[in-house]
Parts: sequence; structure tokens; C-alpha cells
Amino acid sequence: MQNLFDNTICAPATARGGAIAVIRVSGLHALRCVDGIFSGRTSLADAPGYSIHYGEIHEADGTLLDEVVVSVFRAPYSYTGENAVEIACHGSEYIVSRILSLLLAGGAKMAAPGEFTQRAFLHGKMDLSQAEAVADVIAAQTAAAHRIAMKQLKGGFSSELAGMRAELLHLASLMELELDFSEEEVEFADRTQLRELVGNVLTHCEKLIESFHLGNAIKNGVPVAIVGNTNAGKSTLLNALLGESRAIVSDIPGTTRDTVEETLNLDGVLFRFIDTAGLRDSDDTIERIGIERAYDKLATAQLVLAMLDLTAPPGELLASAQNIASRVTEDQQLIFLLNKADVVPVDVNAEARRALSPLLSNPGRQLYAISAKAGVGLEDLRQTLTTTWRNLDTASETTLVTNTRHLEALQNAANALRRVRDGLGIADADPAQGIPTDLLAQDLRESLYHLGTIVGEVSTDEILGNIFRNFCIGK
Ligand SMILES: Nc1nc2c(ncn2[C@@H]2O[C@H](COP(=O)(O)OP(=O)(O)O)[C@@H](O)[C@H]2O)c(=O)[nH]1
Ligand SMILES: [Mg+2]
Repeated sequence: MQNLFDNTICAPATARGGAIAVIRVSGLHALRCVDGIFSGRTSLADAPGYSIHYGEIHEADGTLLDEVVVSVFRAPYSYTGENAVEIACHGSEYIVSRILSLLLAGGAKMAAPGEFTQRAFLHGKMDLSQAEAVADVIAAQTAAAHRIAMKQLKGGFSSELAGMRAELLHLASLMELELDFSEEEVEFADRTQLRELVGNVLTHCEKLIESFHLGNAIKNGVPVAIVGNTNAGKSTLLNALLGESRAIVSDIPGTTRDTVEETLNLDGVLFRFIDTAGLRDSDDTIERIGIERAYDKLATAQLVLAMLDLTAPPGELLASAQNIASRVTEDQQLIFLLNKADVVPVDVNAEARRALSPLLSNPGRQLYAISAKAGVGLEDLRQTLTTTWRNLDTASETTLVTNTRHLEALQNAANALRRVRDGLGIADADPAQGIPTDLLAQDLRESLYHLGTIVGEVSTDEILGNIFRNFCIGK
């Protein structure tokens, strides 16, 4: 006999430990499925949508398992767009697992990670970028991250993309019109106007690509690389900032061989501190890989904390500072930290400041004397970090891209648009050299395709699998 509830999924929707737990059930026959284990005043199969019902759930042998309240949703007015029931029971792990067992015994299936949201996407309740925002809303740790995720969830990003795609479709139709009449050698569309249209959308695309820097910093934390020579006190600083012993500290040079990353919410701004391997020439293969990685982190950080050891010979200190400064770009902020100030005389400190002063002429560079070990000067450092980055966003109304999948799609779309724009330009200058309209139209369609992948207009099982795999069960 075919199982009636084959397509009905269930999963716990709340984290363990609360007073109440919620179990989600969704599918064509979700109401009848829950009826199988629920005894209330009416059967759920007859209940209207948006109604709640009190009742009991019993074990197969009749023992009372729990008193519950169930909410009934009828398609399409539910999260998934299907018939759905949410069972609110006592927040006991035992009860939750028993209810799930009873549902499974009745023929329902355990939901895969993100399957509720995936169904919501498949039933057109939300597009793909909104589905991704569900995970972002749940993970958001700061007001700024929450605001971006919420805007994406409410379709702000989607409607912006829809606008861009409408412009490109208009453009495509102008081009295809020309193609249809190509036998007659007529040029319908004014190429200057076409190029302007492409240019507008391309600029928009580039602005969104640009926004990823900030979007990513807000979502994943402003990347702060702690770099410097071995034994300068980098790991001690990370631990001091975190207030816990996260990285191994020792006076044996080369202790930190890999990068250690931790996020920290300082006064509402999320930072991602990255402790790196000490920069030095090393024969040790593994240590060398760690040093390579340290340079990578330095290159991609928005803020670089250069740890300098005041107890090291002055020449060494300066060389280290110069090495780091030479690798920092204009766009990166650089803070020199003269560490171990607790154990050196004041004049050593002053001498180091003098030696470093030429490196401080660029804007965005600062210097502090600290003791990572004794916790001296760290409050000033924290203050500087939060005041510099507090303006990160929060009131900004512009869309910020936070998702690497979206970034890649935008980059691909922009590349295709650049080919169209350049192609139109050549045709202008020298019609004989012009790239045939059909090739340009193809590039245009490609850019539409890439933008379409963001909202899931075009998607493959692989794309969906990658996205929803990272969701929790019950989401
Ligand atoms: N006196 C003093 N020692 C420190 C300070 N910071 C770190 N150290 C010591 O320097 C050594 C190396 O520290 P560590 O954090 O492992 O350096 P890393 O190699 O840069 O990660 C350890 O023995 C630390 O206790 C400081 O501010 N003052
Ligand atoms: Mg270390």
C-alpha cells in the first residue's frame, strides 16, 4: 500500500533547552498525519487555516505523552506553502523525540536540513536570495547584520535585481529585433543609446560588487589580522581581546603555525580577529605554509594590527614594521602596537616611536604602546576599533551584498555586460569591425542568466543542495 504521508516531513523547529518546543510538520496530508497521533475536540483535517487547538498526544499503548497546542496552516498560507501543523509541546527532549517517533511511525519523513525553506522556495513563497536570508537572519549577531538580512528577506535585494533584469530584457528585445531583420541590413537600435543602457546596468552591478567588502565585514566581522614577528605577543593579544585562552601562548618561537580566527562583538560591531604565524624565515615546511597564510590574511584584512616587540633589537623592530607597512594598501587600516611596554624603560618606548614616525605619515595609520600580557592600553585599542568601525553602516539604505554566491553571479554578469558594452563601442567606431549583434545578444543573455541565478530563476539541484545543506534541521 502506498504511504499517504510519503511527502510529509517533520522536524523539531526549536533548539533544546527551552520551556516549550515546537515540532513542524508539512506536506499535502500534514493535517491527517498529525490527526493520527493527536486527540483534541475536533479533527485537524476539518480545521480551518490559522486555527489553534488544544489536545493530547498518547503513546501507542494509550499512555499520555503530553498536552500540546497545535497550530494549523492551510496551503498556500503557510511558511512552506503546503498544509502544515506546528505542535507546541513541553520543552523536553524526551517528549520531542517521542512525538517525532510517533509521526515517523505514522509514515512521515524526517526533514532534511533546510527542507522547509527549500519547499517554501519551490512553492514560490520566496525566491532563492530570500531563502538564503532566512539563515542570515537567524545567524545575525549585530543590528547591522540583522538589518541587511531582514532587508534581503523582505525582498529588497530581489526587487533591485528585478529592475536590472527588466532593463536588460528591454535591451535584449531591441537587439533581437535587429537580428530578426538582419537580412535587410537595417540597424533599428541606436547603438549609443544601447551602450548607455548597458552602461547603467553595469555600473549598478559594479556598485553591488563593491558593496561586498562592507557587507561581508558586517555579516562575518571586520577582518582584523594580527601580524608580526614570532614571540611579539600576537597570541597573547588575541586571548586578551577575547578574554579567554584561545590561542597557545609560549615563549617558544613558532608556536602559532596556523591561523586562528575568532569573532568578537565590541560595542555592537562584529570583528573577526585572525591570529597568524610569526613572520620569519623558516626551514620548517609546515611553519612556512603558516607564514604564507599569514601574508594572505594580511592582504585580505581590512585592519592590520602590527605587533612589534619592544624587547627586540631596535633594528629588528623597524625592519618588521617596514615589512608589514610595505604590504598594506591604501584601503587598509594599519595600527602599530609596541608590545611588552611593561618591561622596557620609557626611553626605549620613545626611541621606537621616533624610529617609526615616518611610517605613520599615511592616513589611517596609528601607533599604541601596549602590554598584551598585563592588559595595558587595550581599552584604548578597543575604543579605536569601535569608533572607527561603528560608522560601518547602520543607517545606510543601499543594498549590501553579503553572500559569496551572489558576488560570483554579479561578477559573471558584469563580465558579460562589459563584453556587450565594448562590442557596441567597436561597432560604433568602425561598423566593419563590429561584433555581430547575435554575439552581443548572446552575452546579454548570459548576463541575464547570471543575475537570474541569484533569485533562483535558474537553479540546479547542485546549487540548491549547496545552499540548503548548510541550514539546520527544522529551518
Ligand atoms: N612582558 C611581556 N611579555 C609578553 C607580552 N605579551 C606577550 N608576552 C610574552 O611573549 C611570549 C610570546 O607570546 P606569544 O603571544 O606566544 O607571541 P606570538 O608568537 O606573537 O604569538 C610569551 O612568553 C608571552 O607571555 C607583554 O605585553 N609583556
Ligand atoms: Mg602565536
